[in-house]
Amino acid sequence: MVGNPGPLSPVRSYVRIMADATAKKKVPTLMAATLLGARLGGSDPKEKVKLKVRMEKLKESIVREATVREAEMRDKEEKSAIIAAIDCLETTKDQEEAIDRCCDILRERLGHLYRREEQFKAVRGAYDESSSDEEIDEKGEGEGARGRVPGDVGDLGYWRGLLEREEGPGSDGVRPAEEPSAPSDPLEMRRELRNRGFLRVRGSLPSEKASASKAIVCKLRDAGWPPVFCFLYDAPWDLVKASWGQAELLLGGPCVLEPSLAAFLLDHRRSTGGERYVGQNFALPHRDYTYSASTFSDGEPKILSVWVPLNEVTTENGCMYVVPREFDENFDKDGTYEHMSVQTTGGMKDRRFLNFPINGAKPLPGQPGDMMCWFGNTIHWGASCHSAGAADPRASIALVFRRSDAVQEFDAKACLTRQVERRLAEAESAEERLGFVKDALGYFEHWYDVPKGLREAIGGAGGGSK
Ligand SMILES: O=C(O)CCC(=O)C(=O)O
Repeated sequence: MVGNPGPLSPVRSYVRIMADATAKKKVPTLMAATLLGARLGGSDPKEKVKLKVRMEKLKESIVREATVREAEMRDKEEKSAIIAAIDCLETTKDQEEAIDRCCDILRERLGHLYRREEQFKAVRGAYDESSSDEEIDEKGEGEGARGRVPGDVGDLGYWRGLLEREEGPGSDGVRPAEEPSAPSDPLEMRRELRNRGFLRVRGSLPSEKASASKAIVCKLRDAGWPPVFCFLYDAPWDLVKASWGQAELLLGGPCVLEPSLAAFLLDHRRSTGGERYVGQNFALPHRDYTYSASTFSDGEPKILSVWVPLNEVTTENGCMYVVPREFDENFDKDGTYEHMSVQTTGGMKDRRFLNFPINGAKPLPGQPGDMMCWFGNTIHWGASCHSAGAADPRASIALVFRRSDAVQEFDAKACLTRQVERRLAEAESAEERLGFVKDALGYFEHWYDVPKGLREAIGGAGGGSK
């Protein structure tokens, strides 16, 4: 006989409740499926029972998947903090320094756990209050839903008066053509980055180096090499160096560079042909990291994703899109399934469901010399090149900087320091740079297929610099 599994541990029950909450949020989709099915099935009671069973099954599968994903994410974060703490105790020579640093790591982690505990209480409250998963919002159209209208819709005088009312400048709805650029004062820039989750800093990098890098990726393409090989040359490293300074300003301290260097040169013909080529855009909305992995427990960013256009990038040739923090209700809710699963393939055939409001998405066009950056947990994606932009498709490089004093992830030892960057900049031979290029190719293999010939030519992606 199978025994009673007994009460769940606090962590497991937490995960289960969050998973149930996830399923509950997905109920509108399930309801739609049910209503559609009910319409197709007419009033046949047997069909109705079948649909109910199907809906229950769907819900169960959502709960199961959410439970596993959330538990996985939690384990990964715990493992990372524990390894960093042990590593610090084992490798720091001075005992007092080791204890201090270790306490910092644990305090940092605890800060995030306390924050999540608060969020969890709110979710549980909302979950307990609702009586049924299948409940539909009873407030339909009408005054309850729309609120009170500010005037009498049938009164022409009201509408005339509306136009005659004196308004301030700009009330004609015409917007300035150019968006205001980011503030140039570093403190203001940091404030804007923190408030919006992203920042575009115009003209902060040497534009001639960006244009030279564009010429390099095009020459590489003509010779059959993917754009990431541009890191064998000087101009992209000059951009790395200049971005490094900006990142340190924005993150407020010395930084290291993650080894996941990326370079892009889109190709409209290849992508419309369904090819997955090295250097293509990363088109699916994603966060690179969770909120806890991206920020200190006071909310300041410890990771900065940096994206550098090498030519003019537009909404036609494949610019980046971000979801500003103000639109992203899960920005800091890294205890929820939707946090990392920003888009999911649902139970209804191959339909994709977005777990963020697409209406808030913001394109980031720009010029060579600009720098775009965002939090590690800001939702973003690279648009595809449209036919209208095919003659000059987007070229770019992408980098991830991390504050040196941030809790390290497993592969942090592979991060580049300023000393390594200087050594690379002065390197006489291509060998060491080639190591980084090979590693970089390996980091993104899930986005594209590394052709066999290329893999053989460089002796295997991912076996580079270490
Ligand atoms: O450039 C792109 O298409 C995607 C870039 C990206 O996702 C990243 O830098 O994290």
